[in-house]
Amino acid sequence: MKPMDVETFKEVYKKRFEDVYAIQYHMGSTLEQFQVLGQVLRGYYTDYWIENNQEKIDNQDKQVYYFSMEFLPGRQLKTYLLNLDVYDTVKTGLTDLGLDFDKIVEAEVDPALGNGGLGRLASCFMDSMASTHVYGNGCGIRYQYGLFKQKFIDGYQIELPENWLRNPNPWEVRKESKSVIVRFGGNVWLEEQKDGKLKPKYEHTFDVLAVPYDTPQIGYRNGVVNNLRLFSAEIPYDEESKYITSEQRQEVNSITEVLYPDDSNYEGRLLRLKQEYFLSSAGIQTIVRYFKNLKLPWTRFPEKVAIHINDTHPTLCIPELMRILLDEEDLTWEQAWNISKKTFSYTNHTILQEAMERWPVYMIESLIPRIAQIIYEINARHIRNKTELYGSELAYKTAPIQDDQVLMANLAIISSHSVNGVAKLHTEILERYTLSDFKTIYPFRFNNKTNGVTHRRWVQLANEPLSQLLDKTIGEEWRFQPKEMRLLRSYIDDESVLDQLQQVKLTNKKRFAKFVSEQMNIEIDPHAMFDVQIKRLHAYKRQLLQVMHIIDRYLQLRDNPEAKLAKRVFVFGAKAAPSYYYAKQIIKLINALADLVNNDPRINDMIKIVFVENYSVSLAELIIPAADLSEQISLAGKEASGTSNMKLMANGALTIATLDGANVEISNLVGPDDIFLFGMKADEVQVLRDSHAYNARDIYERDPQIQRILNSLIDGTIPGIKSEGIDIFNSLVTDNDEYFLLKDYHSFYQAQMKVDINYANKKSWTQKSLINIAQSGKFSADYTILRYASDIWNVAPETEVLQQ
Ligand code: 26W
Repeated sequence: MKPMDVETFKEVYKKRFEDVYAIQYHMGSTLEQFQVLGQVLRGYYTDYWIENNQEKIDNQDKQVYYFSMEFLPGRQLKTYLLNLDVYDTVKTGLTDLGLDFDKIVEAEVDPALGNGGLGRLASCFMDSMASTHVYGNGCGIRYQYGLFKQKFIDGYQIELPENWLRNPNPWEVRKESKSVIVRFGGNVWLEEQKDGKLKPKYEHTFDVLAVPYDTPQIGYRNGVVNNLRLFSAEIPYDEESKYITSEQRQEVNSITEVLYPDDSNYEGRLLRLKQEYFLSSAGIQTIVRYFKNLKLPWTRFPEKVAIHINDTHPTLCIPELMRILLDEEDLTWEQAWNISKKTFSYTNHTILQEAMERWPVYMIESLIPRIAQIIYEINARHIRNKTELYGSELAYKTAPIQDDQVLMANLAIISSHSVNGVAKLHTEILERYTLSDFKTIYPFRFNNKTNGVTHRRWVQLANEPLSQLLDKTIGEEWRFQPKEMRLLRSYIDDESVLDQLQQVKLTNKKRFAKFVSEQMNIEIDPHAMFDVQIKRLHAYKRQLLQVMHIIDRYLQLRDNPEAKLAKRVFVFGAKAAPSYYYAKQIIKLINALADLVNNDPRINDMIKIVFVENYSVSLAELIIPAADLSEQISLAGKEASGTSNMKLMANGALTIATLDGANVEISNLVGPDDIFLFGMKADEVQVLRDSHAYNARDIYERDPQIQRILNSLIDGTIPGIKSEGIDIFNSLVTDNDEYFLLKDYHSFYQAQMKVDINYANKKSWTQKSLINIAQSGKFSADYTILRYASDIWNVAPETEVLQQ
């Protein structure tokens, strides 16, 4: 990499600052100081970016395109500094100049262009692709407004718009010259050409310009720069005159105006379908243009291009590629279909029925009529073909069109060469139950790719004290080969390392406690256990189970302040979808409980509840290193994988978990002594549900412990809640407790008591924490990406950077 020394950096920085703002650098605001740093850095890395883009064209290496409606990159500055190997130089330089490095870092916005796990995974993958030499391109939408900003008013969630582009974004480059037109609506019919071929003709279409904005994705100290391309919808310049009414202009702008704030719940809104086609069409057109520049025959397309669709949201990529190959490139159906199938692969991220996208045929027909025709043809051919091979029942059950709806998962599966789940258990459930009919027809199409996280962001940057301890103890190679963190295991009896590990945790807890004191006005004891549940608010994730546990402890402590319970700080971070009424009631409940518990002198500060507002990537970076206990308590069989479980583990938190998603793999890695398991297993849940024998009211009536907890929801114990208490009570007792909280409660409670006992023994707790850190390297997204690269995308990274 190019050398950059501290003195040169300081000179360049000062000069640039004065050039841009016409004042001296120390007179600027931190935002201005950040902006200039962004510009300086951009000047430093663009050479690599240009070089990489040229190489891509010269070498004609196969390119991966990762399509996702969501990317949650977090702040970029520190990642760039780390990966460019100029972190210390820049930090020292700025400090020498009398500037506050941490404040400058915080001046960057955290782009919330995703809802949760799926979006964050996409960003971890972008980092890992660049760092493992996989030529990967992200394709997404440049939403003008990201996920809403969450505020609590009187304990209720209020949503405010998130205008993340208020200030210039120093990393993005507008590539107007690479814009493409995306066509909506109108009429389409097939017209016979002179050569007898049928070609579609269009009239009265509504054309939208897709303008790309590129952001570099810089690999870890390897000179690789990949690209994240986000498209923005604009009025086509040469057709300004056609878009004269404000409704028409608004219709164009609305396409990329705002991210849908739904997670695991699908709503069939027309605007969302527009967004999906907009991304799919813009991205595919860009890829086709790139490929045509290579001047190769179409049959070689899958040799040069792999297209991955992140959940079903970008599935329209498939008929869009078919459309271009058929209508614009004159391929036959068979040729186009073969190419498509070899090109596309699809990841499923959820088995919740309510999250499965299904679009009414009439909507697709009126919005994208030519695409509708292609989907009909895919459907007809599927039924014809599979009826012959497997009989009509299986053919119809797996068809993409059913009951006048297009089932996006079915379309994605039959049109791809690979379908993967995101954890072993999840893939097993897909194969055995949810997608078993497809498994019969395509036995070799399914595979598992357990999720991963990038240790660069989640350990190296978020937890510098731990990183330094690792360097000192096991050497620095873990930074390139996260699996080497395993070397830490041999220090399990090393008192000095254990001591230092405790110090690291305490430092991080103090940092979080300072934030909580300053921002929330709550004083928390850094020596208390920090018990963390951070994820979207959803009934299946069972934040309410943890609430039950907190109420239980609270009541016990109120009866007996001397009760033998560990002092705990319960940390929550969670946004609820704005239309998800029940989830919002749980938010109110947690806030009301916090008000009660945090201010009740009778319990001697033995419990504090900290519900951080507006949970985000940046807050996760602050909370995760400070966590002692990681709550992964979803109903078994519901959480596809989870990724906060991996981040918390890597930072030395112990996990309390059901055997769900990747918790199963965490458990296998650390062994039964170093995780707290509880609750029903996925197959037991299935049996119980199928038996229809579950009776939650019965449990409530017979079980005094549970009865006392639930009664506190309705008897005025928690003064802050109103109808929420009754509704939540009813969801459990009257509506028979869909997620089996009451069934799992005792097992959960016992596991929590075991946690308390274990926490009392500092040494053995720290040993368990050490094992968790040591084993976490396996969950590096670098390995996950290398498995996608070899098994699915068929791209061999240029250098053998990592041993798998
Ligand atoms: C169309 C509405 C909608 C929006 C988002 C449906 C579904 C989603 C996502 C699939 C929800 C999501 O983020 N799923 C999470 O994906 C993570 C990454 O694989 C997993 O770790 C989580 O278990 C899964 O819930």
